[in-house]
Amino acid sequence: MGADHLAHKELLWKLSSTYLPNDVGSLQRSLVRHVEYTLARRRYKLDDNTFYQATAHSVRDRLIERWTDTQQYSAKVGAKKVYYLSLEFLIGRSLGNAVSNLGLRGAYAEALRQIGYNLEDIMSEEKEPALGNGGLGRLASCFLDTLATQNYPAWGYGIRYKYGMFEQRILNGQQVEFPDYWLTDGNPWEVERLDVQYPVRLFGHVREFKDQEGNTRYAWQGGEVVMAQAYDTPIPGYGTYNTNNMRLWSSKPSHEFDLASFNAGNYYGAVEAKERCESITSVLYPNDATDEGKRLRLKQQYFFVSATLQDIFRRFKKSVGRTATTKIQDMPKKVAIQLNDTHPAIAIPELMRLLLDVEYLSWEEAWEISRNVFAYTNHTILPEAMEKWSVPMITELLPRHMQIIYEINHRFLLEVQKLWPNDDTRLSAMSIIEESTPKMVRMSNLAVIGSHTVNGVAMIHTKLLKSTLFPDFLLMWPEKFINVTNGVTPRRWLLQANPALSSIYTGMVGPGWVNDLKRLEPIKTMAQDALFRQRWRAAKQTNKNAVVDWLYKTMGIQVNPNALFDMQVKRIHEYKRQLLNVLGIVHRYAEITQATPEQRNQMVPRVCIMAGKAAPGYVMAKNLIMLVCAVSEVVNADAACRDLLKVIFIPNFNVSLAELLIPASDVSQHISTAGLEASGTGNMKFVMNGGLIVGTMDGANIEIAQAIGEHNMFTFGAKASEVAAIRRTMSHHPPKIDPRLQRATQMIRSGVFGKPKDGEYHQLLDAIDPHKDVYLTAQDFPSYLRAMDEADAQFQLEEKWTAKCIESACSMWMFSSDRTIREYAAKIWNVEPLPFRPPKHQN
Ligand code: HBZ
Repeated sequence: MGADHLAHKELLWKLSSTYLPNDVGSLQRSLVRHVEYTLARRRYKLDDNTFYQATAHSVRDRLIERWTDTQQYSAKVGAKKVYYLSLEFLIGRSLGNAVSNLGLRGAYAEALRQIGYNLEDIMSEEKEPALGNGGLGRLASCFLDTLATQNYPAWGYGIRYKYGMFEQRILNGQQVEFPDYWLTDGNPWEVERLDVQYPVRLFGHVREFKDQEGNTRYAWQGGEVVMAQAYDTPIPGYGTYNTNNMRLWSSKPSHEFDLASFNAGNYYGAVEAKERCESITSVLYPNDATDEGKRLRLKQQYFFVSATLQDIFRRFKKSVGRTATTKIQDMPKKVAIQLNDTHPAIAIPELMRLLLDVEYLSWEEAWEISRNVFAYTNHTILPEAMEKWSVPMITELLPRHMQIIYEINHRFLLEVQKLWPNDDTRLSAMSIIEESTPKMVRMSNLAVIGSHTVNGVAMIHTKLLKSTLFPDFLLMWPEKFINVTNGVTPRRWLLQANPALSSIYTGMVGPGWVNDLKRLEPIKTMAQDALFRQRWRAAKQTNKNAVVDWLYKTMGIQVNPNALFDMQVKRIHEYKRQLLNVLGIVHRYAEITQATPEQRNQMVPRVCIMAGKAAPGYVMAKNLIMLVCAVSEVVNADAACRDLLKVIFIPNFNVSLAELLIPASDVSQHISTAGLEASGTGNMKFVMNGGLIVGTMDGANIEIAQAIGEHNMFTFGAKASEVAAIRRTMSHHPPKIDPRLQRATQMIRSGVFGKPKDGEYHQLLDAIDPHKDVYLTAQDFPSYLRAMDEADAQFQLEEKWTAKCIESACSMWMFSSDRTIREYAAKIWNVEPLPFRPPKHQN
């Protein structure tokens, strides 16, 4: 290296290596500079949105310096990295999260205040990226927050959908879907990496040939080539410099492709092809817990997996180049890939393809590497959610992968035959290929066979996974199956969503609880302290008042702030049993209308809030929304209910709305048919925020009950172990219908809430006929009402109620994603934290 070059490098380093100052004055200068130079605005249009953009850019500058340093550092050290592959990241808004993780919330609030802006208002200008459906996508985002906070070298990989989860509006009492074009104002949190693009092939054919050693080799050729363009978003940790990366891919046409068409004189054809390429990442499939098996969805999956693996591979090979001793066989020492459900499971044959066809490894070597790299998380045992792709479709779109899948299956079935000779039933149950017409590829079997570890997301779920979904695989590989119970990040779901409660916590135990939730445990004893209980209630009231104001402002609905706030907010699905909730509400309504004034005086006023989206093609779920809206209209207009009962369906439930609602709940409902909700994560958020649960013994409810004490939860309903037997007997011995249920269904059927022309309500109610009550809604109704009555009774004992809330909320450390991620790191990934500390003089 020449002297000049060194001098230039040193000068460059001097110019670039200082961290930006974070005092109020500097922040203000940075805000104004972004208004003037980034947004090119001066002295006019200085509205909240302009200042949101400027604030975001100013915060982004501060994220970027930590981000690039963290990435450089982990590359230098050559640390093992975790790659979390997910088709969904339900990120939510970033500004609030970023300023609080950077420890700059106060400084920005003050900087803005002095120039006439309010940070909260500025924050609400941000359009929320909703690149996920529900629990699975939100879990991925909670994990990214924790991975950064705990200094794990980790990247999230996903798709940058142009249209996220649809916007739900209620028109004439029904859900109507509107496109969610979230990028209208640009996205200040992402960096487009024009230097990071990969070609992704689709269709084409496989050529067989001999390599120099005479081995048979395969090359996938022809077809269409699409480009994957990287967009990076910094993921800041809380109270650490470590800032990880979320890399989302967007599809665009490849130049080769364009040229070919233009040369052929086919202008329109070229434009059409361009459109086709871009459509791959245009829209998120709005299904949750159902599999549609659509071709575009398989394209999305492969597109994102192919780009991701090329990227991971390139990074890994660069590190191989750096140290002479690392070989390609060492990939599992440097790379851990987590498959978020089966959606990215095509990564297994794709890595095999890279190792076999590009790296020329032997099958045995390639398989050894691949199996030690991948791990798979299952999020549901619902049969309708099990991904299957037809063999003809894969053969057409990904011909080489189909070959590899067959080869994986062939070798695997030989092993099965060795273990269980002549057991065809077992063979066909374990096969990756389902022998139907057409034949189908079972992605869950592929994921199990191709991973070193498979995990469920709550204890009961893992147990059912082993016993119902994968019993044969369990016999074969008992060690492969483990449980890692879900968790949620306390940064977003407490610190950011609930400042009132957070400041109580910080006042009691200092700020350390934010990344060590165990520190809240000692506060439990304060449940005995009357003054503390009063402060606690005041915080809850602040949060309830915020919801009261919001409801009035946005929906024009007035509610009693002292009522019991009861919430069920989650995706609408039959197994989640929103119908049980509505039937309970109708029952309550009947009770109120038939009560004497004295009896009414004894009743506990309730505000019933429901929210959630229905998949656009899910008729029962849409009917359910219709019914809730109709009940709400009648109940809220009935003078008899006044302060006693309000029913509200809040449209367009999303992360931001969850942050508003959850801190304000007294009771939340997690009432799935036992055995069907894998874990649930909303349940955790509600209890952390000082609410109590009405719930079934399902998913993580069971572990929450253990952690907080069963006396602090209103549990009801059939247990998972009883469900099968109940279903079996109901067809010939239907249970007697509870008269209260009879009355409620009668009210609905007779038209008290209107009579929609297609008999939608009948359809809903027919499904709970005691002969064929698949989700045990009628079956669990009496015990559900008992649990609700119990909640009412306890709510009236204000002091006791508050004590329950305190005890519960402060017993929730288990359900922090920090605990969850530590388990993944130790039991699955074998990775260590790698804290990055900037040189002292830069601070
Ligand atoms: O994953 C959910 C489970 O239902 C819930 O119990 C659990 O807490 C959560 C996190 O582990 N599953 C989903 O959210 N599933 C999906 O969103 C989904 C999305 C697309 C699909 C299938 C399922 O094609």
